[in-house]
Amino acid sequence: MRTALITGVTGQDGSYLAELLLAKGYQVHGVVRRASTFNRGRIDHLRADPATRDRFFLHYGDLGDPESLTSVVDAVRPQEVYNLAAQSHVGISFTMPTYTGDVTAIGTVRLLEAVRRKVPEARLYQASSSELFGKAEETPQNERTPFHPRSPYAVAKLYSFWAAVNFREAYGMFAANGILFNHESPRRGENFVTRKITRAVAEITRGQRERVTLGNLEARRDWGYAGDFVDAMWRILAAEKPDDFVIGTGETHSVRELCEAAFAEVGIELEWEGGGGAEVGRERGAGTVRVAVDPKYYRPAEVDELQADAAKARRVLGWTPTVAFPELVRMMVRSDLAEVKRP
Ligand code: NAP
Ligand code: G4F
Repeated sequence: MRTALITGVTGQDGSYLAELLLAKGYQVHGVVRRASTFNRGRIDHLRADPATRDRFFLHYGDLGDPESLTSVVDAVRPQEVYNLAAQSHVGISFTMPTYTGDVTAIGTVRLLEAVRRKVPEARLYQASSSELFGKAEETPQNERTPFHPRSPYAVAKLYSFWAAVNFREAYGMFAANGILFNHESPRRGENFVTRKITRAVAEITRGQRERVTLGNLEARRDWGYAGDFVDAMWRILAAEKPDDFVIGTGETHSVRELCEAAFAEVGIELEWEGGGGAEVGRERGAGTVRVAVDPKYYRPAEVDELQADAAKARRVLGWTPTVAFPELVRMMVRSDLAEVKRP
């Protein structure tokens, strides 16, 4: 039985990855932070299911605390380590740049060091991000596209990217980066733009609110399905040699198109009116404002357009996405509709 350790197991990706590895017969250990309220809703089913609960273990630890990381790595002695933990919100990283750097950059080195000291033969996956491309010099972006980070989050992820490469080159460790483009799901945090919109669409449909207020409607992202992307993580660690891979669908859409697609799922067609911070999206026919813009959601520096060229992952790992944008939006709206009950 292979043994894997996942940091960030309570997050969107951590929960899907734990499911995938358990389904493959792994013993899975997750690192969880102490919180005053339980935040394990995404993994509770794995702890309850008789098919998985005897192979799924949680350990307290924190990327800010090197001793806890060293202890858990030493106790578990994993063959595979997936470093998914991070302060992962780009917008919030502008408000908390120092904290973001400590967790999302230095935290990675704390974990790399723990693995180097205790289980140097383990394979380590580092959750890198398409945010590294930032003000991208070319579209689509691949492994040779230069990096130009545009936020404290992206700067921290850049540090972690190179830390993983450095441990590979300096110590011969199997440390590999997945440069993942945006990936979403019904388990996405509610303050990322996809889920913010799909949740609002459900609440509007159920008569619980009137509109959603957003920031930049023009930003374009390559949005894929998280379930597909955790499969890429596993393939990256199963590869013959440690390497870095771009993972994304190859399709790009704007936040505006995302709004249109999500509202269309509940039969609402949007008509745009005005511009900039005064723009609104009205429901055709009724005239009710369903989308408003508030500049407070604008970021001090924006990433305008991301689109993946994942040819290397296709060629070397045999990875291809299975869920396209319309299906992803439908899945998320339907899930939120099922969760949001009529008052
Ligand atoms: P997420 O839902 O925000 O989950 C982040 C996880 O990190 C949570 O389990 C969180 O624990 C944990 N965490 C945060 N700070 C920690 C700390 N100091 N010590 C230990 N654990 C900590 O993120 P995600 O969407 O699953 O993304 C997973 C990783 O991939 C992140 O590193 C993210 O930056 C990166 N990434 C994500 C995407 C994407 O589109 N989703 C794309 C590229 C890269 P709590 O539950 O206790 O908060
Ligand atoms: O959903 P977002 O917050 O995701 P963002 O910034 O692209 O970051 C996500 O993907 C990265 C991979 O590229 C990950 F590394 C990172 O951890 C995270 O998972 O914002 C997407 C776009 C941005 O351009 C933002 O300015 O949507 C725009 N946006 C417009 N209105 C908004 C809003 N974003 C949020 N969160 N909230 C809004 O109201």
